[in-house]
Amino acid sequence: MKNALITGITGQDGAYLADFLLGKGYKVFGGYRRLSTPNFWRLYHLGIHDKVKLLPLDVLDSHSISEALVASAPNEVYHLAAQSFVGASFVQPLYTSDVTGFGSVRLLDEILKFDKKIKIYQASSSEMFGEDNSPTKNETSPFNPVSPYAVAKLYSYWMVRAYRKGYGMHATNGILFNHESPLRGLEFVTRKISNEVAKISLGLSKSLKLGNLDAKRDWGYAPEFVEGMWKMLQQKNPDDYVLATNETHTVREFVNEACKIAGISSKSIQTSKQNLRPIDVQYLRGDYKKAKRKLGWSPKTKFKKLVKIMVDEDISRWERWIKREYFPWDAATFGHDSIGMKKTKKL
Ligand code: NAP
Ligand code: F7E
Repeated sequence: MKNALITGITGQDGAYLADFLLGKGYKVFGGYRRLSTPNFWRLYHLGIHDKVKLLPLDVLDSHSISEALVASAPNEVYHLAAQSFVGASFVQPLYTSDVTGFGSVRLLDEILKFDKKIKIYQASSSEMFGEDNSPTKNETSPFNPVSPYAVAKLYSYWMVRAYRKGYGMHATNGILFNHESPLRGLEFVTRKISNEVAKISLGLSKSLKLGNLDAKRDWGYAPEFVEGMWKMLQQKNPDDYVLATNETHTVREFVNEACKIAGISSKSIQTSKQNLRPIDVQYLRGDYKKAKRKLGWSPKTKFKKLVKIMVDEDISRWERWIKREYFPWDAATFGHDSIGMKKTKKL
């Protein structure tokens, strides 16, 4: 039996990857950072909270990383922990550099000291390509990062390559384009749309305020992308791979499709300057030919199906909430502006 350690197991990809690896017979250890209120809803949602071994691991704290390595003795480490929200990286550039940039090096260095044969996956990002006019991006496309998040990710990307070449470590960069799901955090645009459109369709909200509706993204389905991460670490040699769908759509198209599915008018969607970034990557579309050729990986879920999965699930959750059902879910505690919430008595 193989042991896997996932940093950032409480996030979207961490939860899906844990589920996938359990299905493959792995013993799964998950690093989480201590919060005043634990954030295990995704693990509960997938029914795997009691199947994984949770270990305190904050990438700002090398000691916690080395403790987690000793406790898990991993064959494979999937490094997913990050301050992953591009918008927040403009407000917290130093914190983002520390967590998303230096955090990876703390991990690489502890692994080098502990056992350099451990295979490592680094969650690199299409955001690193930034502003560039080429129609699609692959593993050889130039990087031109424009956000503090992207710069921090690019630093980690190069450090992974430096440890690979310098110390012969099996360290791989997965350069993943946007991937979404009903487990996506509420601040990201797809889930913000699916959640709010679901509420509007049920009379729980009146409007949705967004930012740049013209931005284009290559959106895939997260459970398929975590399988690609695993495939990368099953290769004899470490390398870098793009995972994407090779399609691109505007935020506006996502909104229109979501409204169509929910049966509401897209007129209730507004824009607000508050949701604009100082600079935004306008266009992203990935070329996953290398992953297809070498890993046998291809995306199955395309744009319209993805939007439907997300909107249907958020409608179903809010319907259960109206019936006063209790279940693990983020949105119920996120905002307090819904009609339903106002009805709740103050404590
Ligand atoms: P996510 O849902 O935001 O999850 C991020 C995880 O990192 C959470 O478990 C979070 O813990 C954890 N974390 C944050 N700060 C930490 C710290 N100081 N120490 C330890 N853990 C910390 O992100 P995701 O969508 O699953 O993405 C996974 C990784 O892939 C991230 O590195 C992201 O940047 C990268 N990526 C994502 C995409 C995408 O489209 N999803 C594309 C390319 C790359 P809490 O639960 O405590 O916040
Ligand atoms: O924005 C625009 C926004 O925050 C997508 C992360 O997983 O993927 C993600 O980063 C687009 C941008 O994702 C709103 O300006 C419009 O153009 O969902 P997002 P992202 O920035 O692409 C990459 C690959 C990662 O690596 C990251 O970790 O949508 N947009 N209006 C909006 N975005 C948000 N969040 N909120 C809005 O109201």
